[in-house]
Amino acid sequence: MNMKKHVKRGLWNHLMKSGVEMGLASIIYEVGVASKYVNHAMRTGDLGLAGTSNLYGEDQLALDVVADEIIKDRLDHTGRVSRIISEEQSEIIIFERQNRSGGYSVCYDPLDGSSLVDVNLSVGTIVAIYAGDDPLLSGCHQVGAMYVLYGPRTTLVYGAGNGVHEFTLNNLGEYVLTKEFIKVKESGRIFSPGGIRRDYLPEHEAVVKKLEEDGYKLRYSGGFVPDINQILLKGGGLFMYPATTTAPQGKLRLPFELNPMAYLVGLAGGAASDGRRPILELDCYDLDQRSPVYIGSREEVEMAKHYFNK
Ligand code: P6P
Repeated sequence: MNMKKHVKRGLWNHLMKSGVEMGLASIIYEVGVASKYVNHAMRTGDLGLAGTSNLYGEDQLALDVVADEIIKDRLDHTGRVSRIISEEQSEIIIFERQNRSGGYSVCYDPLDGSSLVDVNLSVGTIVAIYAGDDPLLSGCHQVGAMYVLYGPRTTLVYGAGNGVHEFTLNNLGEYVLTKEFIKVKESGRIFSPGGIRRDYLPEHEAVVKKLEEDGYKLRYSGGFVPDINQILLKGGGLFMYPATTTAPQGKLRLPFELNPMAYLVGLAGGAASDGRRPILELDCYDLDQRSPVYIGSREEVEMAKHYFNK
């Protein structure tokens, strides 16, 4: 039996064979290592409150804090990260231990949607990676991005300029390649509306109405990572979180949620807009910056933009 074809490719092997620069590869790999500890903590640990709150005044779950610490430690361990910003921290963290200029800066949400863990729904880690010492840049400057989805299976999806690829955590604790060069179809059949209908602005109301009239199926879990993963892997559709009368900038954070997902969806052939401009071209000037988002298949994103540019 030809063992070669039965040996699934591991994450490090794939990063090296894809020609990913060693420092960038080690960041992606170490986030993978961190995710195994986060995965374990989530399925065995304390889900109580940490007694602290984040930048947004949201109570931090013990799991948020644990996940943040684990990822921060592994990024420091690479020796190639000079600055990080985390959705759980209120300011930029600088790693001074050794001169790391010329390295990388990383923006991450350690456990997006963490409150869903209490009701056993899927959550995720989202990471954006930039070359150099500034983590607050427009998303178009990313050199890589990834997410880990903690669901019935634990999967890791990364992109570093040469396609978007999925790895699945096996019983031996290895991430093995399960999908390579993932593609978002030009048009899909599912949509995620976001927000609360009574707060919709006329343009968003019109987009949702059009999708419903065209027979799209509503898919919305309350978790950005599983909802985007479904669009990436089920072949397309449109995820939205709009500007509303109560939240004119929408809800989702540009540095930690929108930029990395816009990078990955774009690399897979999809698109991401705030309704008027590409997400990746938005100036990123603040840790808690938010933006409305229409992300997924190109045709649906273009349809949504039409209602905002009438
Ligand atoms: P809502 C989770 O809190 C999150 O940031 C994203 O993961 C998710 O898509 C969105 O908020 C859900 O927001 O207002 O529907 O609960």
